[in-house]
Amino acid sequence: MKEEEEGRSSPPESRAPSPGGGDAVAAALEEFRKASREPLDSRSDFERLKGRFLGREKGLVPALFANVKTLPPSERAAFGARANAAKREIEESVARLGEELSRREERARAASEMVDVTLPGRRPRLGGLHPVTIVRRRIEQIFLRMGYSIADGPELENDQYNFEALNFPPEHPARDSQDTFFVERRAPSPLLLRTHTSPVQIREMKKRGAPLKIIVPGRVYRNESVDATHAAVFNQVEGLAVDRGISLADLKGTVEEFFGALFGRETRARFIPTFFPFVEPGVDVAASCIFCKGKGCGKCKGSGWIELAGAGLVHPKVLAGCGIDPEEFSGFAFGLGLDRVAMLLYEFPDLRILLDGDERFLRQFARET
Ligand code: FA5
Repeated sequence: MKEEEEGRSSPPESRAPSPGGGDAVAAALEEFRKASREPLDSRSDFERLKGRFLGREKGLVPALFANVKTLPPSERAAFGARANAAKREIEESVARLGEELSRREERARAASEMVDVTLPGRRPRLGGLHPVTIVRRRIEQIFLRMGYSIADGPELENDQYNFEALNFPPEHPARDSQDTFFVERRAPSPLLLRTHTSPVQIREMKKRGAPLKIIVPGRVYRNESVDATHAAVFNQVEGLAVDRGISLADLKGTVEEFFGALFGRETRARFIPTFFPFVEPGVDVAASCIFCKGKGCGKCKGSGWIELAGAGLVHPKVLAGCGIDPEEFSGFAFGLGLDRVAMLLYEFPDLRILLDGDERFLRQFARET
């Protein structure tokens, strides 16, 4: 209505009437219709169109009303009416185009945010078992089938169980092979992180007596200079069988059965005499190389054998110390390095990777159970 008022209140015309007064409305309308048929691809296209026709400063429609002043007073009312009608048409049309654009924008947003509930979805990646756990479980299964039970003992041990009851006298040089992390030296029996799983032999023999068949998987600690085959924190599986008439032949048969089940039936066991104070005789146990079948290769350093365990017949003094009569009972024991078995089975060259937590390595075992 403002424009109509403007039209009516225009000063008396001094200049010649614009011959195109009416045509200017028709031309503006025509121009708008043409422009509004062009596709509006974006909100900025729309704003440009709106500004071009309705913009206060430079819009064509406001310019029409400015034109009124140039018309003879007699034409102004008719012109004003036509200009107002054109303005209404353009405003309504612009409003409609704006709504259409909003609807299109809304549809595009909904499509981009749409969730297809029929898709199977992405499952979160589940963690898997650590290779040492996988190997430990396999070993446990093999020994459970052979009638062994699984025992456990503390990682924080005392000197009595870790050394003395195993026939390592104080200051004995055999202790040097297991450099120890002491936790409390002033305790009546100094506290330490166990250097092997053998102290559980003592605990179980004292608790359960004979006969006895156990394996003891567990973590052990040594103040080692760490390298590809030596860690300061590693895992062992202790084995202990005490009964009447147990001999070294039982140990050999058991180890061969175990190697066969774990590495393949063609695998053989080799015993080489060695010294551990808690066994007599003591042996180092090697498996025939699973890569070259004993011929000699890089993995076994040409020897055809891979050392995996210490073993022997339980020393009579150890049996007696646990209240088992060595005249009636005998036993064998072994201590196997679990991390080295994992290295062999999964063919990785450095056991330090077992403690690195590197996902690229661990991911490869995720599906094994
Ligand atoms: C012992 O620990 C004895 N307790 C084993 C034993 C048990 C002998 C029962 C007799 C009777 P040894 O220190 O050799 O022995 O260790 C046994 C096995 O643990 C080794 O053969 C090796 O496979 C593994 N091992 C030893 N030190 C390390 C280490 N630093 N890192 C990884 N594995 C190791």
